[in-house]
Amino acid sequence: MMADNNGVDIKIEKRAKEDRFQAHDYYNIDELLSEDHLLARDAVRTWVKQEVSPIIESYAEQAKCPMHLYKGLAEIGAYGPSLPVEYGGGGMDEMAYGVIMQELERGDSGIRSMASVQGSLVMYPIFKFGSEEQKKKYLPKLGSGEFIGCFGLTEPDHGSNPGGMVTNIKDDGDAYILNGAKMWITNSPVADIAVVWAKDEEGKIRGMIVEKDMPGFSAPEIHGKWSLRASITGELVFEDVRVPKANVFPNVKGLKGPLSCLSKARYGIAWGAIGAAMDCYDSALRYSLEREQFGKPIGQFQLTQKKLAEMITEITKAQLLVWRLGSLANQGKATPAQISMAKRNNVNMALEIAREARQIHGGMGITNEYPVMRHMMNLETVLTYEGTHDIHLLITGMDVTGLNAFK
Ligand code: TGC
Ligand code: FAD
Repeated sequence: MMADNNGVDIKIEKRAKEDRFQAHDYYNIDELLSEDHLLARDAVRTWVKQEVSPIIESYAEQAKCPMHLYKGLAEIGAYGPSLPVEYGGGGMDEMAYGVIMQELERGDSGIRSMASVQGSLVMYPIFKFGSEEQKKKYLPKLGSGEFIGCFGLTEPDHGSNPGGMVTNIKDDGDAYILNGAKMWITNSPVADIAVVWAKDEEGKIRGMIVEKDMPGFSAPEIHGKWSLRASITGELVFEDVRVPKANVFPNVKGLKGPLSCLSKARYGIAWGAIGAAMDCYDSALRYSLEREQFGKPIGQFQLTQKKLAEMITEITKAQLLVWRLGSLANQGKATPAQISMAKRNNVNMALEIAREARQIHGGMGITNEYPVMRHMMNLETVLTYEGTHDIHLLITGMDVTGLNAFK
């Protein structure tokens, strides 16, 4: 055992030996991907094996964020893969973005979160709604991992209903005075900048970039999470923070601003969840062939086969869902409701697979000898953030009936 720069004791040899992950592609979906997609996917797969798998159980166990990976994620192009290169992105398409998220979440949902927030919730709104000056000032530093960003929408009393937010700005000459608080913000305690959504004096939601050194701004860490333990989460507290008007997004007003960022991130999560599911399935399949009870491998029992057969069926259906969604996204035709369906289905699918995989591992399934319990605990958050399981159901319900359950 040794301690790394983040003060985390690492059981490197043990984990490195254990990452025997093999990808599963029951319907030859790789044939639907281009050479570029496969190259991007394989590069991230290798990086995860080398950089994430050896350390992730130790970081999760000790509830520490692997800070050094923020730079590594930039180096593999995980921040904004489908944003233009001149704005710090990867210049690839939506399918490439998807496969990269899948591989990251195969490692850990918290590592995928680090990338999702930076790329889709911080760089994307600056790219989409920001002024040219804002883009030039922040995007290259975010794309290279020099700056870490976070996204503040959720408030202590307004989670599923962000439109009810009370965080507000008041005009004060060349600046706005920002007051309020945000809750459950990924990356916030270590972020250099926060993209914050607040109501102006007319009650319109505006987006702005708040820098960590602005007086009156603090970002205390939230402790005690049993989920996403390798990802750092905090609050954002604003007490008369003077935000220059130059930091406010000129090109968007209203809830559609933050919600369109969510569409981008939810799309990535729909892919990412497949990675977590594949890791659980892969581990369960191998365990079922190696573990013997009653004189034969447990994989020979019909009940184990039922679990494994259903897992690979659900993974395959989820892969086809996101492949089609990726095609639509590449044509600019993926609707928010289609993205909601994929996020909801795939995250729930991954969580159910994690639970079944845990059973196949028996008692060993609750330990950090295997990745399954960590994925399962992570997926409880993924089921809730970026819109809960039930909120996405209601979005689908509204889309098919034309009737709005939220109003
Ligand atoms: P509603 O009246 O329906 O919509 C307001 C305006 O927004 C438009 N819109 C969208 N635009 C783009 N993408 C979407 N997904 C959109 N959904 C709605 C809509 O067309 C309308 O536009 P306009 O022009 O008419 O003004 O709004 P509502 O207040 O009724 O709310 C609807 C609801 C409940 C679906 C929405 O508020 C919602 O999605 N709630 C869930 C909240 C949520 O997902 N929060 C996530 C916080 S961020 C996070 O969790 C990051 S975790 C990241 C990580 O660590 O990986
Ligand atoms: P609530 O909205 O209070 O929901 C509680 C329950 O009520 C849920 O089951 C919900 O489905 C149900 N419910 C609510 N409304 C309805 C309804 N109309 N009909 C039926 N059921 C309903 N937010 C950010 O802004 N930025 C981040 O970076 C971020 N990162 C996060 C990281 C973590 C680890 C976690 C746990 C959360 C994060 N979030 C972030 C917040 C996340 O998006 C919210 O937790 C989520 O949107 C749900 O809000 P809530 O927790 O307030 O639950």
